[in-house]
Amino acid sequence: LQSIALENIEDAQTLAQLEEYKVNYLGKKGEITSILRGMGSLSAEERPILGQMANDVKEKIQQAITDKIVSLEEKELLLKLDEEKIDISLPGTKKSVGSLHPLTLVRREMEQIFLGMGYDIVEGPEIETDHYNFEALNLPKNHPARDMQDTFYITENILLRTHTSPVQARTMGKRAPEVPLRIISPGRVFRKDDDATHSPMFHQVEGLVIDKNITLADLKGTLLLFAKQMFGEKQQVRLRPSFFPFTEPSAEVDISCFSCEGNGCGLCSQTGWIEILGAGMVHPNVLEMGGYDPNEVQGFAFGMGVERIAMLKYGISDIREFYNGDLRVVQQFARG
Ligand code: FA5
Repeated sequence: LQSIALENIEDAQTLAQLEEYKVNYLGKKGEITSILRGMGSLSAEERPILGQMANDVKEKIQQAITDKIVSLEEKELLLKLDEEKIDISLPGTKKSVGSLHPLTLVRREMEQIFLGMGYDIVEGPEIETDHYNFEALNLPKNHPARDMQDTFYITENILLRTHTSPVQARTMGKRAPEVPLRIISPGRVFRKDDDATHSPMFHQVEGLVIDKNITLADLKGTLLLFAKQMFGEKQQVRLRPSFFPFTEPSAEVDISCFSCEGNGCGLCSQTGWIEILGAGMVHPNVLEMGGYDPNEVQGFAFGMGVERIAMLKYGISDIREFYNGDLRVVQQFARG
């Protein structure tokens, strides 16, 4: 019995098989157990001898099972380690990382600059009423200046906003007579334009400041600080007289061209200046319609084209590059 049992145990391949042998030999109904149980029928002389033998066999089997368990467990562990081995010299699977669109990058940079100057960010609707897009900005119906912006109308009184300036009127309406008021409003705008530097959908960042004793010098200083942070310390700004119905005086603002020198942006004129935005002192009528007293407070406002700034910053000469979905354009801006 002992030799057969030990042989079986030695040949066992799995822990389950081993468990089966354990039950067969040592279990309640096992062979050894029944021998030990049957000892009652033996004579007094035979009993201790046979008892000793049976106990020896039991112990040997027990020991053999315990040893086998250890060696089987070791074997299974080695097998598992072997199966799960990782070959660290294999080439990895490359994860493709997306990138932010250059317009998003520039818009965020603009927001950071103005947040740093204490401005709040305010948003307004892209589908706008004639009232906010024009009338509240001193552009009554049939005003000739409405022709300056070719408008996509949805109904007679509802349109796609042609600029972010309606957010000026909306914010004044909500916050007047709060001063100082300092907001920027980034967003999409729409016009019937379409060429290398004009797109039917583009982005503007509107700015509005209202406080006591605000002058044109504050506007120029703010825009100069912005230009230096966006394009570099040597940057200059220049204000040219212009006209917007909602500002008086009004200006078109140029920055000096060296920022794109050498990278072929192709946007700069012979003069060495390029226009990036429209601006001016908020017209007293607009202040009044917004709930402010023009005798008490003044304001300046500006509206800059995000595409224009991104084109200058990255040397892109055709505005359509931003929207044609060519991944080669966007991937240049991937981080790492
Ligand atoms: C305006 O839209 C005024 N609302 C700006 C303003 C705000 C003036 C507050 C005074 C006070 P303008 O139409 O010039 O102005 O547009 C402003 C800027 O938007 C331009 O300088 C240009 O950078 C950009 N822009 C205008 N049209 C397009 C277009 N079709 N595609 C891309 N950028 C454009």
